[in-house]
Amino acid sequence: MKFKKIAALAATVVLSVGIFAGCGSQQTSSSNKKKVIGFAQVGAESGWRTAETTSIKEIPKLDSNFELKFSDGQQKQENQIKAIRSFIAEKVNVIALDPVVETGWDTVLREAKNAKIPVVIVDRNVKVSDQSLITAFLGSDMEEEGKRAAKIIIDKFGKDAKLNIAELQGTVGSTAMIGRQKGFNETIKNCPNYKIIKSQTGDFTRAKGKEVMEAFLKSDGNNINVLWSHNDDMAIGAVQAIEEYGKKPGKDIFIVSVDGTKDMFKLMADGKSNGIVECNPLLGPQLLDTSKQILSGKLKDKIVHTKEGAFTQEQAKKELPNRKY
Ligand code: GYE
Repeated sequence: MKFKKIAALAATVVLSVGIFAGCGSQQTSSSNKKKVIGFAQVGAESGWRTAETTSIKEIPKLDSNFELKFSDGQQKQENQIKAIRSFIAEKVNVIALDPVVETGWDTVLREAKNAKIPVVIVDRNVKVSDQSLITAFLGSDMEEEGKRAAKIIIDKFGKDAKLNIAELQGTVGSTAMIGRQKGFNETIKNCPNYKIIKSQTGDFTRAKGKEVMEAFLKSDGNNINVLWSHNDDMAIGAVQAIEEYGKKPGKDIFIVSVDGTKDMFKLMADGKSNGIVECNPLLGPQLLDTSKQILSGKLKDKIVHTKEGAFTQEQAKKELPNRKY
């Protein structure tokens, strides 16, 4: 009994000293130090990417307790790995990685784990053998996006139509390319006469999208009924190629793409494209929120998928004035 009382007293003393020390230390500069997020970005290949960068760079404006270190990987994994290593050396509080491709991250993410720095994967995902290397993931469900793109085509033509489809793939090995292709292909399995007659990567850029579409048209111009593009920028490049070839994009060739950038909404409103599957790049607020949860030891969900929709031409016209990216 006596022992319990002493123990309780001791605990109270320890607790109040703790609180006191806590208050005191709030005045010192060390606990006032800003939390640093190091963000290893893919590059600047598309309108979507630029919108994501802008949104994430806004984190310090949303919360002045946070600072952001930004690195542009220029679409190269080796640059992103270097960036993560410098973030570790600089002892940032959170590492955010938007990985250009899915594989090849185990070693560097283990280094981050050993340094006790939480890693948030943003937008595209990674494939690692040990899930504990990742603290959280936030981004889109890319497979779902591919399914939605296929559904737009099925809604328009019906599942028994005879269609020749040209596919512009995103960066090979990226979640955005793998997931969208998988979701799309699985959905059109139920359409016996849908054929993908052309399929090549345009690396998610306008220039490459145009170049690859030119080659598609040159070899099979009169046979393509539908263009399925893994992102808006490649489709925008392809629209130019189609016009230069002397066909009407959106009429002679039905076009569907993923992202939902303002530029694509404008093309849709002009009737030059037909379907948009939305992929939201405005991930800054979500990354801030997730980082705060992690740093306070109260992470709610390890995986957060962004809510998104899809738009036909008519819906795009109405939505255009509200587009934020
Ligand atoms: O669709 C594309 C960008 O990873 C979701 O990457 C992103 C994709 C986006 O280059 O435009």
